[in-house]
Amino acid sequence: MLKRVEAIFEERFAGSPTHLARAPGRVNLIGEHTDYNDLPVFPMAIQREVRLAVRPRDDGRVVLHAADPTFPTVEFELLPGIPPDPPGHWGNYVRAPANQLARRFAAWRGFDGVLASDVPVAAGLASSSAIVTAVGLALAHINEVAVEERAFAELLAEAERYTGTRGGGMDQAISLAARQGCAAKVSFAPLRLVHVPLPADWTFVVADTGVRVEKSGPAQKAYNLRRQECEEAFGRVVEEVVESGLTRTTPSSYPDLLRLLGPQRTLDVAEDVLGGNLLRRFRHVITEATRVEEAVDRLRSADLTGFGTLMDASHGSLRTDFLMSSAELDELTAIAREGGAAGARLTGAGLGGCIVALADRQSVDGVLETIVSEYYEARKAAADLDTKLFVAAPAAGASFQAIR
Ligand code: NG1
Repeated sequence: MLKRVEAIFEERFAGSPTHLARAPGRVNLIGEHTDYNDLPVFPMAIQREVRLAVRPRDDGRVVLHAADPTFPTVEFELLPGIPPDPPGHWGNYVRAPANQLARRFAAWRGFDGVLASDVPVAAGLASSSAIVTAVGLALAHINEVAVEERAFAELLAEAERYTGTRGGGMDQAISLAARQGCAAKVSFAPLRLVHVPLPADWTFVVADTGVRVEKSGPAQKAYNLRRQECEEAFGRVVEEVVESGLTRTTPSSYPDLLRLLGPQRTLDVAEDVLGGNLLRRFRHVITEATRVEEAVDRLRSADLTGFGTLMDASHGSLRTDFLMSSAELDELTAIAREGGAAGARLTGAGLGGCIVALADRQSVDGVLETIVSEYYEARKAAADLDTKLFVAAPAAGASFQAIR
């Protein structure tokens, strides 16, 4: 991919790029829709990544070609308050970090660049955050903005909200700070990563339903609505906790509430004061946070069956309580389990995109074969299989380096 990016650069701009930024996509193993509630997640960075070859300019222009010609060239002036491209345009993921760095650090120096990515787009593998991270890293280096890694991950998460999705901070944190061979438990407010090596015998299979989840339009609306529902549910539960004198201090966040009451009492209060959708959303968030803690322990003790059971429970909760699954995600997870996976769940925001399934080395071929025959071949969608179905390799976080 690097050679291709360099060749395109030389064709488009006179001369060669000087630096390369790379930022990986990720697969979230467990902990969905918890990050924006400041509750932990457990993702790992994967071998699919964004590569961005750049050469700094002496002015404030950013000129970025995509290696994939279906994505139009992005061009703008690096100033605070960069006007957005139309909703859904990939250029917004380039403008997002640029806008943030211009506002916060008066970054003024742009670049000529070429970007290539093999992270499946709109598939729940954080392709957008990989772009935000690579561009943010390149601009920070070019403008000599030195920010500590965790603060920079938080800055990038804030930056991406420029696109209109009120996202959490999981994707930028793992893309920036992952360690090779490890998954990371990521906690928020303050951001913290605990790297946990993957047992040698474990494999995580990623399979794409083929249903795109464009984070503009309906998927963005559904996502932002979930976030709003979680905030509303939290507010009502806290009101009740305070009124009935259950705690001496007013819980200020989901983690605070869980610390003060514990999951069971928190759910008991919710059952009393919430109903319908708000109760379901709240129940998903609390039970998912508990599953993340348990999953980290299961991984540490190499308990594959236990981890798989938690993945299945996570999927069930996303389906029935959070209503973010889909017929294809349900079908594909069921096929993975039938093929011998210890557990399977949707990964990312849901409504389409990918599933992740856990298998040991002996069972993984069976899982892959069953998915190929029962999902892809059954749909006559078995072309380009390696872009849709792969074993995730736990990759290192983003980097920026001189090319020669
Ligand atoms: P995806 O759908 O993979 O982009 C989104 C959010 C995450 C997190 C998950 C759900 C962004 C950039 N990413 O991920 O922060 O909330 O959904 O767990 O908004």
